[in-house]
Amino acid sequence: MQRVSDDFGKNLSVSASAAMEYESQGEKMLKRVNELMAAREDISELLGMNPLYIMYDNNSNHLQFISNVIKLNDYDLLAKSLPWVYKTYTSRDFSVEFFPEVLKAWMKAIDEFLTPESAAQVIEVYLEMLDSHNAAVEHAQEGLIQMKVDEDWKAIERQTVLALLTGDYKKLREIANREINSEKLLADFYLKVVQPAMYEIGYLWQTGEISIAEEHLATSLMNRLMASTYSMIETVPSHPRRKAVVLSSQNEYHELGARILADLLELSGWNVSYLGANTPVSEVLKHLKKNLPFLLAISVTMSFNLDLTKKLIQSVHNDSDFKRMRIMVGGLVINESEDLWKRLGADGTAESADEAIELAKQWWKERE
Ligand code: B12
Repeated sequence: MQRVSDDFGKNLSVSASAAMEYESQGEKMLKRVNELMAAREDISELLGMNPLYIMYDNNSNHLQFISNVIKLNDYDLLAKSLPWVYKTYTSRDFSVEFFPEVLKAWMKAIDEFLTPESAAQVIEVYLEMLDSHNAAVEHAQEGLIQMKVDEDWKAIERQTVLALLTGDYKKLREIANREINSEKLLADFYLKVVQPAMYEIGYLWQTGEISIAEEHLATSLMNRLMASTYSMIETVPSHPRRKAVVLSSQNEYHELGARILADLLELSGWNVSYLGANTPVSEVLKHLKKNLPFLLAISVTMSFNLDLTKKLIQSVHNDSDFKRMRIMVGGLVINESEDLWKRLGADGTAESADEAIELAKQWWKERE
């Protein structure tokens, strides 16, 4: 994703205590912003055809997102998100005028609920967002998230997207049965068909061309397909000590990336526990204590889940039982922001699941 402007956020910095206050007062501020916006006479013009609950959801995501941005002091993330926000919501009929108005409502709430010292710091962030309004309108198109498809796989990827959109599970099985006949081809199918097809589904959702229900249908079909494709390959014997735990972080519902990684690790001889989406930090720690894996792989897609991811990584690093464990993070948001993995305290990252397998192999070799 493109930044809203080159210099956005260069002079911004929020103290840890102000960021904590923003988080602790969050629910009260959210309620206030929702009230202020809902009471406006022009609210239906600002929201287009959308019901109020869409705005409430949007405001709730905004709160979690800004809380993460200011805790991590990562304004690159914010600079890249603004065009995305403008593109996504205006594609769904929100007026561009919604954004400055809701930002002003947040500033009012911040002023009311935060101490003056904290409010002053956080309001600087909001003023910079407000100042970037015209640039965000201008660059909205660059907020689209797309993935280049390998030429050799384009036709199959197209057929897959079509089958996902028409709810044609039989067709999906047919494509998979035709294309996968070895471990190598399963990896290709995952990375060159499944991943770009799902990015395409996201693109169509973002541009308002498909509904949330259609996006959900596509996801559940892909989940079903992946459950069946994996069983098409005979189980590879795993090395008993080469243990890996793979999961999506707490509050993270996106799980296909983690699942692809888990499947491909298993096919390369790793002994994998795949914990799935939205795994609470405390539960992960308990599981790690019991199983003591060598590799912990955490998938995170949404920027509003970064702080919980950092907490998990810190807890692992602070525990002497886990001294030899290596932590990898990856997923959409990690790929979007350079060095973010380092700032989260991880030992490494990889842009895609096949690169992650190589890194895991290398780590295991170094250990021997
Ligand atoms: C399916 C989907 C959903 C499903 C997820 C269900 C499920 N069971 O997974 C549902 C409907 C729940 C969902 C919800 C939301 N979604 Co959604 N979703 C998607 C979609 C269409 C596909 C995701 C996917 O499966 N991708 C395919 C996988 C294979 O790709 P991947 O995750 O990048 O994984 C690869 C690499 O990143 C890497 N990798 C992944 N994990 C790891 C881990 C490690 C350790 C390593 C090394 C590498 C690695 O390897 C993988 C294979 O190469 C994406 C579009 C997209 N571009 O991804 C939007 C998308 C991610 N969603 C988006 C949004 C906004 C949301 C919601 C906020 C929407 C809402 N208003 O409710 C919520 C947030 C929920 C939450 N709390 O997490 C946006 C995020 C934009 C952004 N930059 O923040 C996207 C990008 C859509 C878009 N184009 O705008 N979503």
